[in-house]
Amino acid sequence: MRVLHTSDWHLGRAFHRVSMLGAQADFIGHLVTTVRRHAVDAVVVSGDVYDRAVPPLAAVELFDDALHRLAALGVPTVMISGNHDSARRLGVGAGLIDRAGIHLRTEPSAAGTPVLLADAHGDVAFYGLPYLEPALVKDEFAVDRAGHEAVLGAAMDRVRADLAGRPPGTRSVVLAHAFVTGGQASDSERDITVGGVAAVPAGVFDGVDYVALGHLHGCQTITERVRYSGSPLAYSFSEAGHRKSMWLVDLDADGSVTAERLDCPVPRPLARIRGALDDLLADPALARHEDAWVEATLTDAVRPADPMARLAERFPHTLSLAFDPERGPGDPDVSYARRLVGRSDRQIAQDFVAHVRGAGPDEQEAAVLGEAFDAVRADDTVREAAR
Ligand SMILES: [Mn+2]
Repeated sequence: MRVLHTSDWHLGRAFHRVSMLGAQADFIGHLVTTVRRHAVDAVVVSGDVYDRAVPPLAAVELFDDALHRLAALGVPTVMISGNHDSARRLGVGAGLIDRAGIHLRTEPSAAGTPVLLADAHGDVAFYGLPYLEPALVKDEFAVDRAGHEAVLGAAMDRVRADLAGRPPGTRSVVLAHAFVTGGQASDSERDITVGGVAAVPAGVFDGVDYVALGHLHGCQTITERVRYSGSPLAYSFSEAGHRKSMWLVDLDADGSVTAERLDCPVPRPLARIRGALDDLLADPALARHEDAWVEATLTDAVRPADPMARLAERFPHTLSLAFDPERGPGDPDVSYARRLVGRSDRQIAQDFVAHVRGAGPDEQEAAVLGEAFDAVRADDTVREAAR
């Protein structure tokens, strides 16, 4: 059986100020094309369909479109909810779309009830474990300590118990949304640590043929049988080095696994550049990033004027700007409280300007600051008088 594994669509998520809906719609189109081109037998989506519990209408419409297109393909799909989804909202209508061959699993109590799909070699049992928030599901799984390992372990015990009752040779796939030990995180997953260790050892999944993971946004292989597809699009600059992909998994008659990595379309590359503004604007080696979404870190000792506007002339898709001035060796690093001792409000404000920009206010700016302080004082006088 040939399975296409994807996750973490995060429909409705923006990348900095850029809407990703167009890129997400393109990905859905790519998914449908891939299913056809590679004669996929089943699609699995391992959580974080949406970016948030109450997604924007356009994201809900895109999901609806994806469901229609998947159903029209006639290729069964199994999906679970992730930590970004509202399991209950996402689960509305699940019984109905089940009839169209799209099996949405959002109920922890159904962990041990598989979706059964068959090929020429017999049944493959797909167990959809939605994201399990330990504090919320510890009663369901009757565990004392509400940790990720405990609840996932208990859910997997149900999977193994169900599988043991099926005909010998029944193959199995588990969908889960979790942080598995050894996985590499990025900046766009929401932390799932709640008062303890978030990561679970891959061993909790022992006994099944393939584990289709979601949560981490980088495509990665934990073991041959335990993989993350990662998100189809980059959602943070920390993913600038990622290749966004899906796994095409062939499950043979004996349950052995071969996986091929299929790359997703890239709407626009990401680039992280760093240096003094004038250097970034002049360096010929940066020409290849002129069309990229750019995160720039300026190292100028003195903060330049209009840095965003100047950067945008060369890098029109600059989305993020940070300052990390290179300090001279003589720069003092005394505590803030000590630096304030004996300074007037006006001097402190001038020091602040010098601190954030690297150079204090010029005459005109000092005059503006002075006017501001005068205005505040005048305001205070009015308030005093009104008492
Ligand atoms: Mn995610």
